Amino acid sequence: MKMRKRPNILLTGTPGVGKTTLGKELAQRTGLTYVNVGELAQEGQLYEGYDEEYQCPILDEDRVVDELDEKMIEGGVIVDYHSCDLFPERWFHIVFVLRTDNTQLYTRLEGRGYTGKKLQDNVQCEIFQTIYEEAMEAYSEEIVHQLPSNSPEDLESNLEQIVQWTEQWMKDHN
Ligand code: DAT
Repeated sequence: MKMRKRPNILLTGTPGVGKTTLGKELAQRTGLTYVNVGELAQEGQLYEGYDEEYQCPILDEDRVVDELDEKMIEGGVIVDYHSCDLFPERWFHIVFVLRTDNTQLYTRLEGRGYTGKKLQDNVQCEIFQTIYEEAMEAYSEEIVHQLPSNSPEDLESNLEQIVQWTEQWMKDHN
């Protein structure tokens, strides 16, 4: 029996924009598999050092890619990560960059316990649309979409749009 073809979706954006919230619910509604790259790296200790300035481990990108490649080739994976240029372009059928207004993002990240430089740099990352630009460079522009992620209404609307896109993709490819 041949498996139905299923798309791979990348959810990216500055920390705190709502990737995890969207990704988990999307997995529920589509049956696709949700993968949080931060957690995957943590579980497998896929690190290659420690960043003293940001006080966080440095991802071993090659090992992360190796770890995921087989699953990505199979298809049907939702990947959640706050950066996007480490992944092979061939992995993804569509890329969503979530965007949050900076005052709102500030409040969310403060709530997560971020302070000082880490808080400022992440809010600035969103203001400068760093991840959107990274995505536009790393992937074909036609597959990169920005999604507002400020409210529960935005979340629901994003979910509905992506569920619909996924269903259409599966019709077109099976
Ligand atoms: P990320 O995975 O991008 O770091 P998250 O999913 O953990 O972000 O969400 C960060 C916080 O923001 C969390 O408290 C849930 C909240 N949140 C997520 N999406 C939201 C939305 N569309 N509207 C309001 N709050 C949202």
